[in-house]
Amino acid sequence: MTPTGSPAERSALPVEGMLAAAREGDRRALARLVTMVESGGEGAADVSAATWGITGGAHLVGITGAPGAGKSTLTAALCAELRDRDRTVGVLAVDPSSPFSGGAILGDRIRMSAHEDDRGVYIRSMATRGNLGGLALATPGAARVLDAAGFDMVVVETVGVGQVEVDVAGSADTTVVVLNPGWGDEVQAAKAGLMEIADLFVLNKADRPGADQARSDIESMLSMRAPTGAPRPAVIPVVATEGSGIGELLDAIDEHRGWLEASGEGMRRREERARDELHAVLTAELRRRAEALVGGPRWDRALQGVLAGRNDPWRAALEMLDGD
Ligand SMILES: Nc1nc2c(ncn2[C@@H]2O[C@H](COP(=O)(O)OP(=O)(O)OP(=O)(O)O)[C@@H](O)[C@H]2O)c(=O)[nH]1
Ligand SMILES: [Mg+2]
Repeated sequence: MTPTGSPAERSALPVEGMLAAAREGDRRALARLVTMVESGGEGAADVSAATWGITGGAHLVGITGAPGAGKSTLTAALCAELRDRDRTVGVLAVDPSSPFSGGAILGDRIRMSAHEDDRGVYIRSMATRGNLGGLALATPGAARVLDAAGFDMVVVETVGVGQVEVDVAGSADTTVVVLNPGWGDEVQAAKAGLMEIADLFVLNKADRPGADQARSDIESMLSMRAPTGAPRPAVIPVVATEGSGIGELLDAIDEHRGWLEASGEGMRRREERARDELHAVLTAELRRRAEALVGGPRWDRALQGVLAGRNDPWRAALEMLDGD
């Protein structure tokens, strides 16, 4: 994935043209850029180079929660609310267990809500290509494409079940955790680490019995938390299927953004994301290069040495890495 050529040569790559087209509203160009990021390698590096530094305009919102909590319904309702306020939104639906279902359900909701032909909304499901590391690597790059394409808000919907998904969802400017009324919901959320990453809680399906109880359970759980310096997360009752509470949610997201900017926490989160991404790309690339050695001539020589007792696996591996 080593980028080649001078910066001037690289800026002549078709990626720049595609990005310009995407900014003009060309959906095919936008989709191709996201696919390049997903596919990794040199293409992803080119897209990264083209988008880094011209971004930062979009507010990045992570929406996570248990399977079936209503994340997609909520996201679709939030898109409608944003459009009512004349704001644009790009959505990445990330579902590691079933790469296409999240985006499909979300797509249906958007079609139902008449935003299908609306250029102010873009929905894209992220394929995992069978590898979670790839997903964690691709999501920030894809979010940056949508940011660079000019969307006011970028929403990443992730099912909050495993560490990788929680990490992906939690690396937003504002993280929204979706819970439902029902015994044990908060306990599950706590187990998955969702209580810690939440900037806001949505109590979705508030039309169901137990909503008031769930809300006070979440509030009391939050009151036991050690002070973090951040404002205490709001708990917002919502009925996503009816769109009720969505205006309050968007207001709370905007208010959180204001706090991020005023407190310097927004900048701190962006720096942490850059550091995490640098680390993730570095380790992924080192791993790829190491795997590429396996079976090659240098590997054969090292293995022969180990089998013949001239060397041991540890020393042989380190020598291979050192280019011996
Ligand atoms: N009663 C009620 N049902 C809701 C509400 N919001 C969503 N649902 C229903 O809950 C089910 C799951 O909704 P989704 O939006 O697909 O949930 P999700 O969290 O995106 O699901 P996954 O992506 O599969 O994890 C659907 O049948 C929705 O119609 C709500 O506010 N009230
Ligand atoms: Mg979904």
